[in-house]
Amino acid sequence: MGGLKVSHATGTRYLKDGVLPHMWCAGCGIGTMLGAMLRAFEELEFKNTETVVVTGIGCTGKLDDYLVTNALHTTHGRALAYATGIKAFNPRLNVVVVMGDGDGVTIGGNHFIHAARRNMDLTAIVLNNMNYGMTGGQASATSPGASITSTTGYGNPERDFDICALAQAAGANYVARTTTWHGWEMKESIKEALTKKGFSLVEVMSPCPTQFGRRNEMKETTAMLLSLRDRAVPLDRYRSLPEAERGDSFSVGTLVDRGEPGFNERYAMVRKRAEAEGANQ
Ligand SMILES: Cc1ncc(C[n+]2csc(CCOP(=O)(O)OP(=O)(O)O)c2C)c(N)n1
Ligand code: SF4
Repeated sequence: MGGLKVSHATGTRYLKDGVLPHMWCAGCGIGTMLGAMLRAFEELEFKNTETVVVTGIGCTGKLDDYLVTNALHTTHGRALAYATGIKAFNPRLNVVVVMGDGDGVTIGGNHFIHAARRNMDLTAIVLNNMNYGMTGGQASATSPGASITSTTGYGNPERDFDICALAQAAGANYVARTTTWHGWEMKESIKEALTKKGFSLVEVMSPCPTQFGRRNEMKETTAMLLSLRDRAVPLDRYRSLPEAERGDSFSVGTLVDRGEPGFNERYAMVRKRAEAEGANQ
């Protein structure tokens, strides 16, 4: 394996007994992402009691049902607000927020922008399957223009968000993009994000064969996964491509790594100043 460090972490110690097989459709990427996240936890030796997984609502949001870490199933679009409160109250906890694209950047777009702007010490994993999977495949803010969804039967007239560019512009410390085809790289990106201070985002491009794939000429369960594989281009190569040749490809890998102080560090400094000034009055 040419110098590659092979890990045998399975992450099963974070899973409830007897919960498999899971509820997601055949070919869905959420289970793959869950596996990568739990392997990352194990390799970082996260303790169940010191780890909090916060989810919103949706197929992706169901993920906390499977866990024996601390887990909080919150309201649609608001998971980051709950997570912010948890991390501010107890900075020692590892707080991971798992959301779909509808949850994370459509209804939850405002929370997403401000969590990144604050540089909250959280890891957000946004599973982008380009639609609202759970409620019947409606268009979300990441449904590409012209895509067919249950609410855009003749093509989507809107433009879609680039979630990573949004996080970067809003101030996130760490941003990575991966796909559920790239299982090992996905685990590595999640692991790296979990070790960073400030707001870290991993966007996971994922198939939703049931709602999105079948409406967009990807009728086979595997077709959407293979399309994501073919469209994913490592950042260096992506940058060197002339814009006209990029087509519908997207960059993958670590896109941003700023290393600036996160919210908790800044807040501790402000508290110290306030206490010192208060004592002098
Ligand atoms: C405030 C509110 N609005 C709408 C809903 C209905 N709803 C539940 S899940 C969902 C979409 C989920 O889509 P996404 O976050 O992309 O996750 P996916 O199911 O694709 O994993 C919607 C609109 C809700 N539960 N609460
Ligand atoms: S509807 Fe889509 S997102 Fe939901 S479980 Fe099925 S394939 Fe996955």
